[in-house]
Parts: sequence; structure tokens; C-alpha cells
Amino acid sequence: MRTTTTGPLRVLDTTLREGEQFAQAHFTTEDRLRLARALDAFGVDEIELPSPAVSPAAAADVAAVLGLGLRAAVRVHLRCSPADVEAALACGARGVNLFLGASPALGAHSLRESPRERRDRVRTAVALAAQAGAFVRFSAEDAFRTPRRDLLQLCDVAVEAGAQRLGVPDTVGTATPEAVAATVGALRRRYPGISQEFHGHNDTGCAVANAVAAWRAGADCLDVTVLGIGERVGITSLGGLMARLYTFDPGLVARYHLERLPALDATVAALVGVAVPFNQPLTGPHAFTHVAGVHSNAVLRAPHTYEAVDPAVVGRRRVVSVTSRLTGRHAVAHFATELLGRPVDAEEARAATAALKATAERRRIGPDAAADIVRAALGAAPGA
Ligand code: HCA
Ligand code: CU
Repeated sequence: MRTTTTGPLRVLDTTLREGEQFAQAHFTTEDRLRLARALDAFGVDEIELPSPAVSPAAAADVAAVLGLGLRAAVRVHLRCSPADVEAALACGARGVNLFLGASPALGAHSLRESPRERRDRVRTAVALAAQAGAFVRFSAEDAFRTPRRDLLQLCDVAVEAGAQRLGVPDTVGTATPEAVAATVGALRRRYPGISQEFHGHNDTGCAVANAVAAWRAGADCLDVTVLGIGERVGITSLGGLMARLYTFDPGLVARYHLERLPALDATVAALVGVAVPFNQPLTGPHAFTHVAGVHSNAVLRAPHTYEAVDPAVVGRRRVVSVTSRLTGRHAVAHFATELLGRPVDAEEARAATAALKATAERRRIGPDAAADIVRAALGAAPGA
């Protein structure tokens, strides 16, 4: 399936910024440098780091990542405050991602500033960074719960002050793909020539769909994190976005090193103390395991029958499971053939299938137990 949209696309990875806001995250300087290198090797186009104003150590880390000389552009995430901008410039940052609460809720309860004060803040911070020659993105936090008029007023100020990119984050993850497309489309028409970024939280499970809706409506930069880690349940995952784009058209993601994704996901999972989630696209432990007999039978003949992406694309292998009572004789014949190193006939396949199903009906078994059952059913020596 080809998509009708083939606009330019950059992937901004914010594992080191948004990802640090995941409740279980704690990165050391060494972790940050290792991750920055791994993200660069994967091929993400941009890497976002926390504000150097967070602490002297955060500033030192920004300088260290800049010192790696990565191919990816490095952006620092800043509040709209002159002190943040100055700290970023002092570290040598050439790209600043400014953000400011745009919605009535954040204006009243987070910033506690009037709309006018907020516009002044945006103008000052954007102008300061732009005049210093930095690439400036301005992001209207909570954009999808912000009245359109307020959103455009803030964006107008940012663009006039020199912002080259506008961001519309779905900060609480409540936007629908339709709402995302409408807002991104409106900004596209109002600010031709200005880049647009989308950052979507996954509180309602729509983060990948919303990111793609933003891209199709004209956004040219999509935010992700490895595994989707971030505040609460996180944001669009790198792997989810890759799977989505790959199935539109492999050419869209040809420049990324997808074969590095399993190691990247595993690295971040280990750093934050979680397993790679069972439902993680492309890298979940069972992402390419087929269980039901009906599925296995078809997959063994033609994998695309039940696979969105060939596992080889991410350097993985397909698994045809025989450990469920739902297994079938084609799957078992395949398993037994590999196990015994010789073809099995129809009668043997039937016998092994019956034995496996009978045991799996009673208890949960793994591949080793399945191998023992097949050997016993076919009279093969253990370990054969
Ligand atoms: C935050 C909020 C943010 C900002 C996104 C952006 C969001 O944690 O600071 O700068 O575009 O989700 O709104 O991550
Ligand atoms: Cu966020």
C-alpha cells in the first residue's frame, strides 16, 4: 500500500529529554552519550536533550553530546525564558526547541500568566535565540486543548520573531487523528515555508496514528522516543512509527538502520528497568511468533498472510509456535522437521500434533517441552 502523502519527513528522537520524564528513567552521562551514539547510528535525524538550565551537569551533558559530532542535529528543549536561551547558547547549542503552555488550563494553573504576558515571553525568547543564529522551534504546549485563535496568536508571534519551526504537541494524549490533521493543516496553510513538528502522547493509544495524521497533513518532523517512554504512558514509539511507515512504503524508512532497532529497544529497556513490552511493534518478544494452526499453516506457505513486516527487516526470525493447543499439523510438521533434521510424513505429523495438543490442553509448555513431546511421540532419541 502506498500513501498519497510523500512529503519530507524528519524523525526527532527525544528519548534523552521526554524519555527522562518516564517515571523509571535515570540516565548517567555515560548512558546519555551511549544512547546519543546509538540513536545516531540508527539514523534519527534529530536528537532532543534537556535544557542546560536544569543543572550544571545537564549543561555539561549537552556540551558533551555536541562534542560527539553526530550526524543528527542536536536540539535542546527550553522554556521560553532568556536564561534558558542564554544557557543553551553558552553550551554551543545551535538548535533550540522552545515550548510554552498554550492552553487555558496551563495558562491558569501552570504558568499563571495572562495571554499577553505569554506572547511577550515567546517573542523575547524566540528573538533572542534567532538573533544568535540558532535554529528555533516554538512549540505551543497542549495545543489540542487550546482555542484555535489563541494557538494562532502565539504561533504568529513566534514566526514573526524568527521561529523556523512550529510544534503542536498533544500533551495529554487526547487528540484524535482528525483533530491533528485539522490543526496541522491550518498551520500549514497559514505558515507556508515554516517547518512543523508533532509530538503526541499515548494516553489514549493514538500516538502513532496521530503522528502519521500530522505527517499526512503536512508536518515534516515527528517526535518519538525509544519504546515510547515519556511522561505517564509516553509518546509515539520509534518502532511503532517505523512499522507504520514501512508498511506504507519501505522506501520511506530506507535511510534508517531498522536492523539496529531490537538492540536499541533492548538497551533503553535495560536502562530504565523494564522488559521490551510484549506489544511493542517490531521488537516485542513475540512480534513474529505465530500460534494458531490456521495462521501457522498460511504463514509457512506465504509469510505475508499474517505478517505486516518481514522479521528479517529488523534482523529477527519468524517463530512458528507449537506450544498451544491451537497449533496445527503443518506447524508441527515444520517444527519436527527442523528438530529431527529430516522430513516427517503425514502420519508422524498427526501423531506429534495429537501429543502436543493433549499436553498443551493440560498445562503451559515451552519450546523445550514441545521438543521432548515430539521426540517421544515419534520415537526419536532425546536430544536427536
Ligand atoms: C513537557 C511537555 C511536552 C513538550 C513538547 C514540545 C509536551 O514535558 O515539557 O516541546 O513540543 O508533551 O507538551 O513534552
Ligand atoms: Cu511530551
